[in-house]
Amino acid sequence: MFDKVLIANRGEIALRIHRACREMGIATVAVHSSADADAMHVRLADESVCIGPPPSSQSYLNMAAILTTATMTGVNAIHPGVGFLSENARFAEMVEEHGLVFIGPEPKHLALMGDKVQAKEAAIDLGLPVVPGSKGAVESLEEARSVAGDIGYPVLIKAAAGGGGRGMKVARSEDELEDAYRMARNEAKAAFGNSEVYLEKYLTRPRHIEVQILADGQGNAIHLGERDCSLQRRHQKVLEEAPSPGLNTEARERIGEIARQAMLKLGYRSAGTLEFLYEDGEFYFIEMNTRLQVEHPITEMITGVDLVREQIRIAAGHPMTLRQEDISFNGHAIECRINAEHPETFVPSPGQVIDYHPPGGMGVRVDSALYGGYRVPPHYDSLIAKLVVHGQTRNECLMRLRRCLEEMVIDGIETTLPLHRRLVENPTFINGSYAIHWLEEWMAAHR
Ligand code: MV4
Repeated sequence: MFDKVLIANRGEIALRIHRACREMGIATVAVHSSADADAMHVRLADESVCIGPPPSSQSYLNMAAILTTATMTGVNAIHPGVGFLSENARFAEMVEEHGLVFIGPEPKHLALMGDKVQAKEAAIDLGLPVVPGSKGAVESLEEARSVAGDIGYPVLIKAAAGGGGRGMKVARSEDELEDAYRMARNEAKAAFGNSEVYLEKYLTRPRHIEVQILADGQGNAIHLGERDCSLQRRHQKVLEEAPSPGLNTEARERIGEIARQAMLKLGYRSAGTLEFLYEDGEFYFIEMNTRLQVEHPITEMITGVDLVREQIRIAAGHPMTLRQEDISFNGHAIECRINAEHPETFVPSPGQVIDYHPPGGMGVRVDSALYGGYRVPPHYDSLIAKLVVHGQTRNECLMRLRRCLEEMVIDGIETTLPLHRRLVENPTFINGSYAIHWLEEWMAAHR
């Protein structure tokens, strides 16, 4: 096992990884920007090194500074966390070239899944169900017209280099296709420096279901059930739950087994998530996330598996000892993402936290690097806390979540807590019948 790990991240996720390391007897090195000198992840780590000024491009994305720090502090491995360098194939390769272990997948799998056209082709080869659409990239407007004519409108044009919803355009009929095609290409070129696009049938009212995978690249792979991430605004997840209130046991086991087999066939190593759209009883693969995810705690709550610990053990070369038959699903978990943002406009609200009181008690977990007096810096993602609640049933989970939202105090800055307090009283949320556009429609109707 590793003696020492560098955590190339910040905030609550850096703390989450630090905690797993500590419990495994692994020393930690925190890296931080000059804006994060007072951060909790820096205080708790065994060692810390300032790697640059506040902008992430010069600190948390600064590969040379991170690799130099790793060498100087004598770590065995680097955990990239989420976002930042976590899905960067070149970084993973450089980590290996420095004789260190990247706690994540192999660079080739990061590269494969980073290109959405290649990822979809791989998905088809791996036996995953995909959305009907173009075979590979669409090279011309004529080709786009022909594919759209075959699959039928509405269609969605997506950027090969995209993901997370950037560079997508809907065409509801042939009249809209030319504009959508040109705009998608231009946006893709501007955003990613790659104008390659592909085309899919547009699903109008799907749920967003993702399946958690653990695999060791040595012939073992398991799935840990799904998370429902349909409650989102502008491609930012707001609240996630596991299991999905929209799936039955048959559908859950079917997609879990399909995902598990696909990862075995791919020879994937590490934690990973397969994203699907789910509509009218059918699953359609859209993307794979080759990293730990922000919402991983809800899976941990219903399975009892420490995903970060498993990820570290796998990276250290230990064959997985967990088998699919060891995994059972217990109860229901919900995560509320609490952001330093205005609860209605979502305008960021950095600044000093005056009072911080996290809720506690049975079935409650708060992942946060906050403390009273902490200044939320304006330079980074505004996620400041994850309130994660478990119950034996979805209803028990909801009752407990309402209780926690009443108890929780974050004073001094605006947060999305009031949004969550309204959401948990909404009949559509309570009955679980929401799909991916519901939250935005509900919020728009409320203004
Ligand atoms: C889609 C879709 C409808 N039809 N693909 C958005 C992010 C990216 N991961 C894929 N996305 C979508 N792909 C087809 N063929 C609708 C979305 C989508 C979405 C997906 C998941 C969660 C929230 C979403 C919000 C808007 C659009």
